[in-house]
Amino acid sequence: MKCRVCGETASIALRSHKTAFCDTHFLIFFEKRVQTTIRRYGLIRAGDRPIVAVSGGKDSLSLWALLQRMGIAADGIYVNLGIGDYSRVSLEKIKAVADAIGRKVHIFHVPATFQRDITEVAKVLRRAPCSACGMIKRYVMNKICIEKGYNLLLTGHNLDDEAAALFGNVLYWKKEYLWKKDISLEEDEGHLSRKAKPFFLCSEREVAAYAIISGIDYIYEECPFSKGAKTITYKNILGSIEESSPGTKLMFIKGYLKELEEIKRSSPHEGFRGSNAGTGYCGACGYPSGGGLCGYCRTLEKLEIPYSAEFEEYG
Ligand code: Q46
Ligand code: ZN
Ligand code: ZN
Repeated sequence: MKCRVCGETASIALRSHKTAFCDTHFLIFFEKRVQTTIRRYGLIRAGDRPIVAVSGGKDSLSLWALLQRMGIAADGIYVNLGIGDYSRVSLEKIKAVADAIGRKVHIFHVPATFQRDITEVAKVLRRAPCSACGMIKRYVMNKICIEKGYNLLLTGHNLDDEAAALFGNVLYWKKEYLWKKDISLEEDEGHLSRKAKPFFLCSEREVAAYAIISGIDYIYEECPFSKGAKTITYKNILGSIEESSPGTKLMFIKGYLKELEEIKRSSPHEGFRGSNAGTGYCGACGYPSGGGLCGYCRTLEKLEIPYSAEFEEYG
């Protein structure tokens, strides 16, 4: 197979786009597509001060490095869950990218604040690790945005992540989540900064190819708690549909975004975006909460640890 642009031997075939590229032209194609997505959906606006939620994986590190190449300066935020080698190696990779692009990363260490790792925190709360992790991440990401003046939180969610989540929501008709999976979320009381996902229309395979070709060193292992998650099953199902009908995932997600735009246009006050807003503020820290203490402060209280939310700054 030949590269569509230069005619040299192609290194990657993109069946969903009915095309193939050599390394150089794939990088150009990929960056252009992300740029078009950012523009088309107004993900990053003039005057924004973005921060990227980095995990050490291919998606977030590729996004971070790509933004830098596009001339968009963004710092990073990392939540160290204290999961042995997985967290240690993730942080090493993040610091290497921070050094390479000359940006700083704010690091929140779960073990330093909660005196135990995320597994132990979850046990105390009698919640699944992912539920405790999600609550802490939301809190500290909100906090860093407010304290350091970042108005936009960018995440590396890709097409496969979004298609799997949407598939699950449709399969079980989870109407309460169905229309909340937008490519961007305006700030509201629950989310103190805007949020956006520039890789929304890029497949996992494309992002991995981008990371490898551009020499981004990322952690291959997934978080140990992601194993067995339903989304992996959904990704496999969608993967086999994609195999026989290339482009289906992209059509699924683009159709969803179109539908969402329609809904927002016809009922702008329905609050599809703001439905995650809290109804009050935490009595201890003043952050939005559904009423009473927020989850973060409740956790500290349960563990009999005084309030703290310190970040290490690297770079
Ligand atoms: S939620 Fe769960 Fe992820 Fe947190 S505990 Fe790991 S798998 S990292 S996005
Ligand atoms: Zn080429
Ligand atoms: Zn609180």
